[in-house]
Amino acid sequence: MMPSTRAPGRRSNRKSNRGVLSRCRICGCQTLEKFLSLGPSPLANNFLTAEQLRRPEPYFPLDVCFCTTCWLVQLADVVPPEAMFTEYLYLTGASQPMRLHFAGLAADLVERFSPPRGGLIVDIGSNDGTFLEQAQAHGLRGLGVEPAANVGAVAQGRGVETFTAFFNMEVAERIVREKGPARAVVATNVFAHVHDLDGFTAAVVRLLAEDGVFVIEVPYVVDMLDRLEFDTIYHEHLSYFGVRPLSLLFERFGLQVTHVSRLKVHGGSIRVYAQRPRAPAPSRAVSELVAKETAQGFGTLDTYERFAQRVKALRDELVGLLRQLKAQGARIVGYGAPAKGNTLLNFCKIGTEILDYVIDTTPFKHGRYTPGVHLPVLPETRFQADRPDYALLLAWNYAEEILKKEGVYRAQGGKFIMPIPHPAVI
Ligand code: DWN
Repeated sequence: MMPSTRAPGRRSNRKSNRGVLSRCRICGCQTLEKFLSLGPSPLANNFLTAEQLRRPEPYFPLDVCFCTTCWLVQLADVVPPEAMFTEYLYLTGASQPMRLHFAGLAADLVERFSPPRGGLIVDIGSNDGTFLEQAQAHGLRGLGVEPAANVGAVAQGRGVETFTAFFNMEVAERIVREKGPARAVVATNVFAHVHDLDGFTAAVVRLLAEDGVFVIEVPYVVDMLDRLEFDTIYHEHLSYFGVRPLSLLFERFGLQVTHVSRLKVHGGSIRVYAQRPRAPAPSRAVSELVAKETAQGFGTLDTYERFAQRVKALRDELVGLLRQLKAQGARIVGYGAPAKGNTLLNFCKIGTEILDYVIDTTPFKHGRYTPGVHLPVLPETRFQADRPDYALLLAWNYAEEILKKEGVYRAQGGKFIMPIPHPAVI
């Protein structure tokens, strides 16, 4: 699919050549119903350099569909992964809460599956090695597979061996040949990014030891709808999973979902364990979540159409609040430059007329500009020096940690604006 590009400041009037999905990426049925369009959008992690600001910026349609057969929520348009994941500006380790989270995952795996010391654990989409560093501390043999060489280099610098590649059957065969089968294959915030789920899952099965476990973490569609987390919708996230469609996919490849844990990270995620059927019988959590999805209407189009209406109402409410504060002369900045923040800013058309800049802890992002609305990304030190009147909490998923960290700012009268699920000054 060719992107529609926009010269700075002007809408492109060329209809983009859309590679629109005609079949569901899990069940293959032609029963996709579009329920939300966030409009042509820039790539959420495509933070621009000053030089790139002068060039046309790629925009792609951002339309969300629901499969009435298997219930998978998914994007209609597929952006080539090379355009998004070859140079990557998101670092897992840039957020202390994520470092703690992945220490917990490593401990959970060891406690739940007791892999032998030296057992191979492969992390697909291993980013900067934050998770594998923890797994290696438990005596496991870690191997990362990461397509973005820039973040893979950070992992290598931490002593985490990393293959620079997109995971596929060829990579799985290479790992088995060179390292042996894996006791555990982990894919956190990756599985939702994959278009060819069949090819990916077949390659995981090829890589797994007979009694191995496949563990994924993905944002949970129930949390996305319940908490109006529309900003987690962007081109990297092709699928928005429930347990039911995941189970249907894995069963096709001889894997059974044996346990599911609900997590707070990224606005609400699920950690899904899948093993070959000889593993222990599925836990009650699996059937309970499928029953919950059914009871809450996640199998009916009306549920998603109501979500779309609530998203538009939220946009109008947030923009109204920001404009009111601005009209009172307030100085407002964005706090955090997450990918999700760019969906929110571009869908709500919040730009330099409202926010002076955004701050972020990720060195890769400093000195760049947010995609679409082109807000400058500055280090945290600028926030501490400026003490703006308000901070729009774009990284709302870390609200607890951030509000605690900025206790002095708040004690001195600074206020945060929570954008979702209901815009509020806190
Ligand atoms: O799937 C993905 C999710 C899991 O991670 C990837 N597609 C991309 C990324 O999405 P994101 O950028 O929305 O993730 P985060 O972890 O919500 O991003 C938070 C941003 O906020 C980071 O750039 C770090 C920054 N931050 C900050 O500036 N101050 C974070 C904390 C905790 C802080 O105190």
